[in-house]
Amino acid sequence: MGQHSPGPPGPQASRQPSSRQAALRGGVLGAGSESEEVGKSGPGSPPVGLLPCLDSACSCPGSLPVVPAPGGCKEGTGSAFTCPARVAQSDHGCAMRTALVYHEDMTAAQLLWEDPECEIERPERLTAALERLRQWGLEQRCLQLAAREASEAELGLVHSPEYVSLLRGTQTLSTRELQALSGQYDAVYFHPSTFHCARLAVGAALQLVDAVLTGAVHNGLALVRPPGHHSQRAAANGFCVFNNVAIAAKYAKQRHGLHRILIVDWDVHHGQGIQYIFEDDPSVLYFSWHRYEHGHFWPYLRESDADAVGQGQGRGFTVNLPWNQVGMGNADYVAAFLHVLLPVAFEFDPELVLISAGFDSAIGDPEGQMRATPECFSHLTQLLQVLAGGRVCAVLEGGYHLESLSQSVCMVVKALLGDPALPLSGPMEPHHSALESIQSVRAAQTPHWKSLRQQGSTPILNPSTYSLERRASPVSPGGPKFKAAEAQASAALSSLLDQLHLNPTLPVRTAVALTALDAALVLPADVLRQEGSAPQEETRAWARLHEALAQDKALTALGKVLHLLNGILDGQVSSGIAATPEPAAAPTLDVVIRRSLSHGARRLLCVAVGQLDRPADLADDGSPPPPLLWSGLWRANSSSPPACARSSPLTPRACSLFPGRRNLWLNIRGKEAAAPSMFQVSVPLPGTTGGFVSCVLALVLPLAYGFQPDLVLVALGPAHGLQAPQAALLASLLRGPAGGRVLVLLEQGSTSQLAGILARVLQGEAPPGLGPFSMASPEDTQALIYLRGQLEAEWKMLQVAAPRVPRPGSLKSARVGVFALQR
Ligand code: Q9C
Ligand code: ZN
Repeated sequence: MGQHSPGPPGPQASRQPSSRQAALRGGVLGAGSESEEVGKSGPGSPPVGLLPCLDSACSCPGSLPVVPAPGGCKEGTGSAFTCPARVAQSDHGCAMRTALVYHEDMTAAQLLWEDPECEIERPERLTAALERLRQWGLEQRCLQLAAREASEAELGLVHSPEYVSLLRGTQTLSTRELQALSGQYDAVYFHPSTFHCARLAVGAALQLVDAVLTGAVHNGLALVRPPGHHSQRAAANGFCVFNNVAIAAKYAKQRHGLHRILIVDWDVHHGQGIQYIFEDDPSVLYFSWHRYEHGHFWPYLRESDADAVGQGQGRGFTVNLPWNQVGMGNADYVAAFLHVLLPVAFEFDPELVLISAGFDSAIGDPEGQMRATPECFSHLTQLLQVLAGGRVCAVLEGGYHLESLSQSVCMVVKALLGDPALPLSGPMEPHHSALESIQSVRAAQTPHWKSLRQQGSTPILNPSTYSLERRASPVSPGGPKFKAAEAQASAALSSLLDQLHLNPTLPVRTAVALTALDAALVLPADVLRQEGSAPQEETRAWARLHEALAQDKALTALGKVLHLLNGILDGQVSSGIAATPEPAAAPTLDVVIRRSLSHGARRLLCVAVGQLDRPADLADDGSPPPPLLWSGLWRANSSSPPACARSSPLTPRACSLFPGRRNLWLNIRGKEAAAPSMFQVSVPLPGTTGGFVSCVLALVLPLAYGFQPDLVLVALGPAHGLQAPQAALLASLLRGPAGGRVLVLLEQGSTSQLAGILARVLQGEAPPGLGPFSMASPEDTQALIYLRGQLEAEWKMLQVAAPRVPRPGSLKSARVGVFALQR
């Protein structure tokens, strides 16, 4: 968020240029500053695992890890190697934004004896994921870095010297000795190569942090094993030896001078190791969701529940979201992000996001038994990319269903690369039990976070109430239910493969069709500057609907808008930006709505900001009027029908009714909150950063994800009042619900700066920061609470608490609150 935010005190890039600039100046990986002991193998020598820069065209000062530049980037060919620092600094448009850190040696460790609990943590986890990344052409699009081993000093950031020595000693143990030692820990196995692998796993995470914090790349993924998040200061646990992500967080603080780091642990197990390490540390916010089942799931810890919030100075900086049932899916995960993690994360304002990226929370995994499909992980990643200026480092943790794991890894990498996410599949309705969990954690965290208080008070709920919902019960391997779950998983996974086949990533993601702004506009090289217009007769036919569209300027703009819209609807372009002269804004929007609904969009979401009225003849249920009026128009006035009528796949009869076609109209304007129908919502533009974030997370995105639109229109109309960073955040987050199909309509009076920022976020770049968090006004909070009350019965993604259900017998309800929030 750094570069564009104004300069209040705080540690983002612009506010604290020192760490980042010093890093590049001194060669962050070479010359140390305050922390001589970390990252150095000895005085005067480069850090362990680093090579001198081999890029002959590069003037980088230090030794950066270098790799052959794979095909694609044809510039700077004087050397077979491209320094990541130079790749990032050059602006020839083929800089790689995403690092992939890996080392084949990490496949060496394996189980040498019988142990049903540990056998799932296998070398194939890495090879399968990598294979898929190659197959989908994703590995080639990343900056590939070979993992280095972490130094003992780096391991010492988290682990005791005795523990590190013990691990060093395992390299020469016999199988029997390894087995005996393994038995001293819970769910752990050692192999003679474990120490080497575990050091590479840590080193990979550190290299990724270096690559991101030096600006060599925007983000990245480290594919590692053994995983890390269960490991503790002096104990291996749950397949984990060294705590890769915890060490990376300490390293980012010490080596790069960061002050606020967010760790998002979406693995299905509780990363109790990370929790213990940062329990009392307010500089690291740890969020974890995990299968808990009221304490009946591994690792069976009381401190995994929602009421564990951290200790001392760190109170509120541990956020636990326990899942009390298996079967949680896409809606539950997205709801957890929108209603728990993201409000807190925006208030925390991290400088770096580390993901403990376990995929045992995905469909098909025998450990998690959850149902989130792989594309969900694209959405989760995208949602995190609006934080910390997009500086996101994902590090693999668990994930034991090889196909589910591999596809999910690909989805994360696609999101990191900026590709639009596939639309989420399945019903967008969180489970009752998930809502109970969300309610519990919000209740437990409300004392610590203004962002939760400003969304209305949440009644306190005993974390251990049992819902009456028909429970999805865990299944044991081999049984008939297990087979059914397997079948469901493989169906979901192969349907995703089909979708990817049908919707390959478009070569041109964003097109910009502007008129007045063109001259001053600087666009990223991969954004198409669209010159064309829709055929004149089509444009004229549509223009006849509104007097304001008759003028030349309006007509020209309409032609460009329609051309852009056609490109999006036909799937040639993913998203676009167009401008309209002021008096034509509302009429143009009206035409765009009709055109979209008559040309393939089944559900169209309009987010209209400012003085724009909803087309009067849309029905209350959002369905458009029959297109007879237009038919009459073009029949009467032009020699051939508009393209919409010619190319429409609909039969004439179906066309006259648009069955199932809907418009959800969300207007951000005025002073009143209102919802005359579930397809027509109006909310005032909040006056503070906190209020704006709440409006987007608690209202706009739940509606958008619940509606599952084919296309999102974002229209900035007269007196919209949005600041550029707000518009960018809105556009960026609205890419998610519609598979990246977003059309932004601007007024011609808008600045080219605004158009430029929007073009970049539609390409997948992080939006600029909003500036310091300021609490929502009471009026803005009231508006939100009112609308949630009006709409949550129909738009289930708005819910932040489980609806009350009548309880048979009073004993159960009498337990509510008895031991709430006691640790
Ligand atoms: N059936 C990671 O995912 N076994 N570790 C639990 C419950 C231990 C998981 C047994 C699972 C450890 C990184
Ligand atoms: Zn796990």
